[in-house]
Amino acid sequence: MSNRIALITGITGQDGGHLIELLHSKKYKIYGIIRGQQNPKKQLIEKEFPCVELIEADLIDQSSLIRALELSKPDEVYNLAAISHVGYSFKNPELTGQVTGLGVLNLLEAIRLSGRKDKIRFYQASTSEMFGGLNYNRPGEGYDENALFHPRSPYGVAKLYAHWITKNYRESYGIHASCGILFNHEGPRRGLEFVTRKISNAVARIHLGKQEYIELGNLDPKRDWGYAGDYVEGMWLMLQQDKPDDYVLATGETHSIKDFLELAFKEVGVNDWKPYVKQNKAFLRPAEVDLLLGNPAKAEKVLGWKRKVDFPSLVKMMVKHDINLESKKN
Ligand code: NAP
Ligand code: F7E
Repeated sequence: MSNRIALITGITGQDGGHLIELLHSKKYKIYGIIRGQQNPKKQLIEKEFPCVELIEADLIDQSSLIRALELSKPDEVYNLAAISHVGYSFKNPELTGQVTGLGVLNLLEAIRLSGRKDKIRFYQASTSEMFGGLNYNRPGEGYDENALFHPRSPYGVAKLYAHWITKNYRESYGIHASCGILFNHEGPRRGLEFVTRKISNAVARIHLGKQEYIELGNLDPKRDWGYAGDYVEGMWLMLQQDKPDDYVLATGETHSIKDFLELAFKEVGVNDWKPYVKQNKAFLRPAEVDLLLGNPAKAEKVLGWKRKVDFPSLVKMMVKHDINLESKKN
């Protein structure tokens, strides 16, 4: 029976939900940071996860983070909070830098000054977007922890700052701080603004006669897509190691958006998805990440982590979930 205490930022997001489930199963006491006045997601979290104690705070308000640390006295801090949508980050680059980049400095400083810095283990949600898909010169092997970074969006640049400041606080102040360089991970909890969930939800609605087609941007990019439930397990494992370090979590496979469309539409008996997809330039990005493929060998060897859900099962899970969800709505 664990009596450990976790503080999660970004608790209302996709990974937050999966991490609550995992830590609750391990008997953690869980605190979560929620931002904003009257955040509509507060009631949803309270209803779905009554085990969680919510604390109002914001990554860009350091005093609120100091208060959150004082109230929760955590053993483990999982920093999942970010402006995480790549397309949005091009439209709001400064805010993205403040939240996704400098917000992490705020949290690390709050930990450093808390008087408990040697008792806290810190997880930073780094991302494959830091690689940018340009220095992909080892076909078949994928990006590992030593690959070159070349972020292609304000989001990726902000995350790279957050990644390095986390390493810097580890090296400078001895904080047990680890970065998980996670490749795309998806599932039924994924926000509707991300391409996989946008597709699974549209396929469900088209199947149920609620929608005629889906509008998308570039269909050619390839992503290393895994299941979010598998990835939070890796986050937890990183904080259970004696020494902090950085790890890539990925599947080692890459698929295009067209591949995702193909499997998702097949799930509802449609063999040709093309008549249901229209291109809308509004979803194109000023710079694109064309190809992401990760190499999770280090996480597999050191952490004993391995993804369980494969790509076809992920697509099936998401479409099934959305058919069920949409059939219950009017
Ligand atoms: P998500 O669903 O977009 O959730 C982001 C969370 O950050 C939300 O809870 C959001 O709260 C919170 N947040 C935003 N601005 C904040 C602020 N100023 N102060 C405090 N909280 C704030 O993201 P996710 O998919 O769960 O991903 C979790 C983390 O992993 C993110 O940092 C993301 O960048 C990173 N990551 C994700 C993936 C992936 O494929 N999912 C891959 C690599 C890395 P509200 O609900 O109030 O908006
Ligand atoms: O885009 C293309 C889009 O927004 C995937 C975040 O969790 O993973 C995520 O970032 C691809 C891109 O995810 C649409 O241009 C086409 O090539 O689902 P996405 P992302 O940009 O890979 C990384 C690892 C993170 O860290 C991020 O936080 O799909 N695409 N048409 C579209 N994308 C969206 N969103 N919407 C479209 O209509």
